[in-house]
Amino acid sequence: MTIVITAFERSPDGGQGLARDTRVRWALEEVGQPYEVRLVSLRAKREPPHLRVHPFGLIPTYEEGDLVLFESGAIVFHVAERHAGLLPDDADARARAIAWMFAALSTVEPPILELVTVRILEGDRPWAGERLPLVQDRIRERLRLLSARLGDADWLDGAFSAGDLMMVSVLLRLRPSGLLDEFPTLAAYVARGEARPAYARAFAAQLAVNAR
Ligand code: GTB
Repeated sequence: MTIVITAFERSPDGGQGLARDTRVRWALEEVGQPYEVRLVSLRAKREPPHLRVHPFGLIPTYEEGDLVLFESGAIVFHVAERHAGLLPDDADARARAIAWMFAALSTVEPPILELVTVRILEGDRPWAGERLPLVQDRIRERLRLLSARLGDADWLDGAFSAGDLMMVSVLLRLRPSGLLDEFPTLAAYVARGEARPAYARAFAAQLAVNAR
């Protein structure tokens, strides 16, 4: 069954790999599953054909036969469950890897998204200058504790897993802000993720779309 995902026809980041199709591409590359990409324009995202696959008119989505999924976390989890390579066989280790996926999406990503909001979407508001350092400090607190937990390890819990894939993907969004470089342990962790051949293939594939 052919796997089809959606991505921006032209990502606002110009191919830095920060849009969420990259994490889905990366998961598929890690498990060796070929996929096709349907590119969606900014206008088409809000039109009925795309709203039938994504109720909120966003990317990415995932279609495989009759299965239609949205939410990058649900998609990566599905890929990791169906194919070997992203979740450990041991039941407890598997549960912990899944916990790290959730931690990436529900504990680490939200303050990072706030940074985008305060800098870009609300950057012209009179209170943006006061709010920015508060948001940055909330991110630093998460990064400080994550960095302490990772310590000298290569990955969050034993071998590389979907938990690392998601955490690295979330942390990558911080790179333009410079905050990641304040935490060398995490900067090195992200670099290890980027050095994986599967990540390199995923990055190159999204770049090929956005560099056209
Ligand atoms: N929780 C959902 C998920 O994880 O799948 C969130 C999906 C989402 O927000 N998708 C974004 C989208 O479709 C693309 S990734 N936005 C279009 C819209 O809101 O109309 C977010 C994103 C966009 C741009 C950059 N960038 O330019 O750096 C980075 C990330």
